[in-house]
Amino acid sequence: MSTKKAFALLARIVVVLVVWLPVSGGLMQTTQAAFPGMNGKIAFQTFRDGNAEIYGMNPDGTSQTNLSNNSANDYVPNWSPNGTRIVFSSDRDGHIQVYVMNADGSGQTNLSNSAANDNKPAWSPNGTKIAFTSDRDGDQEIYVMNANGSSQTNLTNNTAYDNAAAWSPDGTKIAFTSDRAGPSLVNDIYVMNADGTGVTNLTNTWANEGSPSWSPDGTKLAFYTNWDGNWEVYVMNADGTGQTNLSNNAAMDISADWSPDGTKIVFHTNRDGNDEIYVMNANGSGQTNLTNNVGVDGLPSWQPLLYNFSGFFQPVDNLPTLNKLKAGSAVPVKFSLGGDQGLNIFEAGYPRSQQIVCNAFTATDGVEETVTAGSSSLSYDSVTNQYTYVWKTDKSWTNTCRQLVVKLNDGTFHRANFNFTK
Ligand SMILES: [Ca+2]
Ligand SMILES: [Ca+2]
Ligand SMILES: [Ca+2]
Ligand SMILES: [Ca+2]
Repeated sequence: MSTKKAFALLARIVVVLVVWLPVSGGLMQTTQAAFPGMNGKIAFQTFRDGNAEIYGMNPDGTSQTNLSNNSANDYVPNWSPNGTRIVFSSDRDGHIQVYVMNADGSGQTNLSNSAANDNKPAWSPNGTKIAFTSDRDGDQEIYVMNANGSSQTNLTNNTAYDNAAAWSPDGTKIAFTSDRAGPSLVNDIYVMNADGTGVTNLTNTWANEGSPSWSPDGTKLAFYTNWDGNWEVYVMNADGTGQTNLSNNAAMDISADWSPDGTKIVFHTNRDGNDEIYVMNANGSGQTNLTNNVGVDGLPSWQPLLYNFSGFFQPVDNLPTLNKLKAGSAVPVKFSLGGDQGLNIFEAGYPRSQQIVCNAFTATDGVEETVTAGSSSLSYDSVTNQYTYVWKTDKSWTNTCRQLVVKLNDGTFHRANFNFTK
């Protein structure tokens, strides 16, 4: 027997022993997607009420609330990219189906509506699609469907066990796990294009890897592996390089999910003799118990929160209009975020502007109002509920066109185009 085969056989025995317990509770191989945003609530799966329920809690572990409230088992929550809905799976119909509900647990609806077992749903970053697993073709495959449940399509088409889909934040790729490299039950992390083409093995180890979760900037993947002899949360670059142990604890550490602001990772560990949701900084420091409950808690998914951006108000016209004004003047750039969100709303380094080609934009409109300003500044008016960013332009921009790029700290970009005259 070759060393690789022997190691794989050992890994398989370890997996059967170690995975069996969590699988019996439906806790293994979560699907995760970390989309950019502000950090909202953490949804998770718990058995504290005698059957599997989806709970929500604040990021500090307070206000743990039952969202699914159904006597059947409710599994593997995953937030929509705008944080308003949760996809999950439930066996309330006698077999496992993909369900959706609002963030408060209302409106629970069967989306997959099949005779097979459909599980581990993952919402695409633009909200239009949901990836999930299904055994309808005789073995586990990654499927994708529209967010309303229509057009269910097999993406993997492989006789191996394909599982745990996670969309990249730009929506072009899906990471997943598969034992197709063999032997059976030894999983690697793969990435494929969102249409199922271009499948690439990222981990290629003799150990078991699972539960890929993209960082919100798309550069890294968190995952778990038993490479070190016990389950650990690891991080690697999106091309599979730089694999690093983050959890470094002798207990089982699995099911990581990145926070929408990229600074933290939630995960599942049994280090306290009980399955709990922990949070740590993205470098592995500061590991803290959030759930503190005697029930089995796992499968965390972190809610992305987005500002309710209004578009720009006058005197600035929204795209595709080219706003015309005198170079060197100061422009009041007005917008609303649905209330007072404080003055710390911009991503570092923003707003900024970049030169664009003038004749690519035909519709022009004058900026009817300018102000006098020594430099750029941000203020909030509580009467109108409006923000005003005074943008000080430069005289040297005469006879050029520029795009103002406002990036908010929920990760969203907002743009307006300007043509500068003398
Ligand atoms: Ca339940
Ligand atoms: Ca398969
Ligand atoms: Ca560990
Ligand atoms: Ca617990």
